Amino acid sequence: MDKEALNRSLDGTGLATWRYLERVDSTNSEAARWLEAGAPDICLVLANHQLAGRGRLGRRWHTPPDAALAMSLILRIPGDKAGNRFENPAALQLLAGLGAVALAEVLEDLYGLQAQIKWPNDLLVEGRKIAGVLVEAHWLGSQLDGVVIGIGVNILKRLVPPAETLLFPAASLEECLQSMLPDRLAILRSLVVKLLAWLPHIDTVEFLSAWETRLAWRGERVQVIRMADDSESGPIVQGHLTGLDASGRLILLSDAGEKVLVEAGDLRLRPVG
Ligand code: BT5
Repeated sequence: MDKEALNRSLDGTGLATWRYLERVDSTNSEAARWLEAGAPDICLVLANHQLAGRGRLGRRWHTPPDAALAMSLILRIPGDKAGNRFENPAALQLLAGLGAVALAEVLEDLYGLQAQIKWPNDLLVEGRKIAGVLVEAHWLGSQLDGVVIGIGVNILKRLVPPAETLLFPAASLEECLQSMLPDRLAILRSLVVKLLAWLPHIDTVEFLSAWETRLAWRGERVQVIRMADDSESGPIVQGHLTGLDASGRLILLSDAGEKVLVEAGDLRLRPVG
């Protein structure tokens, strides 16, 4: 990535500072190290190539050189918890939604793409995963020290991993856009601006509604499956996906007619039928 072009893209976005690495194990890991070493609030780690990009539950996230956007936004939590934006315990769950909502809006603004959010953290275009979000909290003893929002976006077609290695079909923006090439720096800039614009509002009705309206399979019958490592251990609940509650939990109307709230965790969401 051209460093000057990168600096131009990120100037004036509201970031305190940023770090670009040609190659790193994982931008989330680099962000954790930076937090420990005193990173300021609202800074960014970006890499061209991740050697050990991570998904949830220690899964791998594929990020070969020059073909993806891999970034981690660091939010430092003030020591005196009172009055900070993470007083609400649901905030961490809402941040996974923040990454997904912000990216979906950027793809619509820049390219007119209609992306859907496979709750809690995947972004789909035409039913294929083009991006994932990994939120990690960092604690100092019992005190929350910082939060890292990692976002990986598949830009070029050649990065899409072979189907047999995937839990869910994947695609790249290049494939979705067909006649034009996605602009990695333009997406990056708009994404940072959008993330920072939504951040103070993640516990508002407006934010929840922006998230809810983009939920994949809304109104349809789905099942939620608990995962142990990468193997499924059976459905927990089946029912109609109706929306989100104020904490970002998924609301299902079970087949027995009961309202069931699902917390993000080691879960897999799938359509039924
Ligand atoms: C995610 O996990 O979707 C979260 C991915 C977050 C990646 C970003 S990149 C920047 C930052 N630094 C990191 O180290 N991570 C974050 P999950 O829902 O657990 O999905 C992981 C699964 O997606 C894998 O087990 C594969 O099946 C599949 N997968 C791996 N690489 C993929 C890719 N590039 N595109 C689509 N699917 C992929």
